[in-house]
Amino acid sequence: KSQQPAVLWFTGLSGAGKSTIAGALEERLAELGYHTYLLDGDNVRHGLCRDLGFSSEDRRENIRRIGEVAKLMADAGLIVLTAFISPHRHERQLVRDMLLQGEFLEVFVDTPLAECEKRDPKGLYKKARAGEIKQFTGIDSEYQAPESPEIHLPAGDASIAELVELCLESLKERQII
Ligand code: GGZ
Repeated sequence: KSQQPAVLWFTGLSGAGKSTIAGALEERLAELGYHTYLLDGDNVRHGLCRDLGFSSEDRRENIRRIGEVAKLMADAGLIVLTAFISPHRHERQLVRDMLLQGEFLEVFVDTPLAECEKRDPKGLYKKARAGEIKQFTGIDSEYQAPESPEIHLPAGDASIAELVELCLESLKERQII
């Protein structure tokens, strides 16, 4: 099936749903016969970036490496999905600038902090509030929301299926699929 290379860069708070939505979208794209790859914490922070923590410098290097890998994969023709908090506008812009015009799609997984904290699937917010984890995004480390994302997902109150559909529509409109 013909496809245009692209990098769908999911950004949002911990617990916002980035990996879940990106994973569900990847599954749909694969079913439809497209070639994709999903980069997320599970396959990056345990390998390529295992030496990095959560200081501003380490997060910057994390995003830079992921950007470079995503670029290589886009060069190979894939639709790449990445799911990292990527809290800083400047670093997301650097990745955008690495890629060809129209290849980078910022996907804002817009789940309010209060909702993420309520979900708290790994108990990390609770630990951050108790001071057991420092520099936790949204608590004592800044998250800079995208100002004009290509795709804006109201992920606090929509189903995964609806959000996947929004992404697919946008990919069709942009003639990536
Ligand atoms: C934010 C942290 C932190 C701190 C550990 N701040 O919900 P999760 O668990 O599975 O996703 C979070 C993940 C964030 O890694 P990223 O590579 O996406 O971050 S960044 O883009 O900012 O480099 C969370 C866990 O790691 N985690 N400590 N202090 N999230």
